Amino acid sequence: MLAILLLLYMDKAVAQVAPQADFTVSGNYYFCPGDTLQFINQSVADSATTYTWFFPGAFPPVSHLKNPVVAYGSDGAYDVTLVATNQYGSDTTFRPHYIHSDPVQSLPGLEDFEASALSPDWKIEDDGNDGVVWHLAATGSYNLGHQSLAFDNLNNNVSGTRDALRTPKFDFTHALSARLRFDVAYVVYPGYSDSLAILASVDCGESYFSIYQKGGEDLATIPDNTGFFVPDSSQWRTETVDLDQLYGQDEVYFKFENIAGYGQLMYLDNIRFEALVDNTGITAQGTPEFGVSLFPNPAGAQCYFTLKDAAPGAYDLRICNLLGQTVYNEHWNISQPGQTISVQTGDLSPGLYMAEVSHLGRKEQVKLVIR
Ligand SMILES: [Ca+2]
Ligand SMILES: [Ca+2]
Repeated sequence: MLAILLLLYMDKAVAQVAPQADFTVSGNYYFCPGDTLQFINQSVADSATTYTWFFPGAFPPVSHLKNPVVAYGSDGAYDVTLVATNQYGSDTTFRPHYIHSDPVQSLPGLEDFEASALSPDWKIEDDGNDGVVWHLAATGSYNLGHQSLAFDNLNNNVSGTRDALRTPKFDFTHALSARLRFDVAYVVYPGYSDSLAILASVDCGESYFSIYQKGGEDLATIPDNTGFFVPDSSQWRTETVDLDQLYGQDEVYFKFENIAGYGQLMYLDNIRFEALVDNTGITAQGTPEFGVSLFPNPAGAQCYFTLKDAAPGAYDLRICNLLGQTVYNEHWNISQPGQTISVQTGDLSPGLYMAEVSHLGRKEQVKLVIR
């Protein structure tokens, strides 16, 4: 009897207090504008409690549902407020910048896996939900660093799974030329081999398409071996993947997938997205400012710049490599349109460069290839 009275008393006590507003969300970031998020009400409250949510910057901006679904229309960081009210009072929980978009990274980009933990913008996805995933390893490619990323197919039979490393979102809108380069080390266990696939998505991760796949002996960097593979500095190879097909895409994700076959350890390091980016805002197809042309192109020790439409005055030439670093610059005094200037390019290593001509804040960029 005493127990029943106590229960009745406790039930009454709970019912006679103001609610405590609390909530969580299905994920506190979203991939791209237009994505929706499911909010989950975790308030301590009686069934008569009503709710008002405030989602500034989202649709809907206000909701009275218990567990609303909300869409965010543009990149940014957003506050969320929940007010829970019943006849005994009301409680407000405010979380500043609680929701944010997955930030877009500008090109070029580099991940060398040298930090103590993987950058939060790079995500590990556990296919098979088996706890076997890409992880940091204590060996760096070519002895350039001390860490890389590894997948252990030797000690884990997770055949058929495709565990992924997902990159941040990259913007190729103003890319004039782009390629992906990375270092890989792998060995085949006799009779068992694994593969590496690289995929890209231009629809915020809804779908991915393959841009690279190699496995077995094609991927291997040393002859078959049954021991626990830890590459030394000579057992790496650098791979290059052309990214021309992504020019103009503003939100591109990539995945590096280990396709497991119970084979051997696979290592990745120094993943770099190299690009020539048109920072003038004028694409290569846009209006040339000064009518710059150059020949020969590809060039050797010397090349000639002609400025067909340049007004007389002071001009600057800057030549950048694929990492955006200035490798050459020169000052010109142009006396007449159509003037040709010779530039000594013999000190530049073979490869692709961006030559930028500027004058009074206006710029024109052209691609230059050194052979
Ligand atoms: Ca490294
Ligand atoms: Ca897994």
